[in-house]
Amino acid sequence: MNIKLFEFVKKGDNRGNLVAIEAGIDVPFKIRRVYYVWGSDSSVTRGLHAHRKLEQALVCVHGAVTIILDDGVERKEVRLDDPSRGLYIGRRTWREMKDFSGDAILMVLASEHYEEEEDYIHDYKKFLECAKKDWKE
Ligand code: T46
Repeated sequence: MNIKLFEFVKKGDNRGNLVAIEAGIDVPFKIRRVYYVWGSDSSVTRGLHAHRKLEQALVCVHGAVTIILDDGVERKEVRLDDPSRGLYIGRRTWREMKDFSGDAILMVLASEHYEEEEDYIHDYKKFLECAKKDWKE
């Protein structure tokens, strides 16, 4: 599965902590977009799609959230609950975000600008078909 967990370097001192994320160094892509999600509670599931070419790194900068990952063959679950940890999600990976703590803020660094129509696959059946055909569409 094309995912990876990162431990970012924590620059802590007696004033608190700081994490710096640099494109091409701490995440393996150029960052073209940053967005963040908050105000979701434990009853909500978000995501439920895959991307054809988008690469992303997810950092839960406050609170906690569970990420389900699926490449059409296996499914994994990662709990993000530490702002110094990042989850890289490569292209062609189905993702779901669930079990948000009420105070969760999920920050996402993305390799591309927003392309709703072309890059998203919202239909899980279609995703499985693409994965089965090794993405030869
Ligand atoms: C992903 C997971 C982790 C924009 O206008 N610009 C943007 O860059 C994004 C990401 C979204 N939007 C609009 C589109 C919808 O009207 O914001 C609304 C909510 O987006 P969406 O339903 O896609 O949100 P999530 O949380 O289900 O998924 C998002 C990302 O779309 C997706 O790429 O991997 O977070």
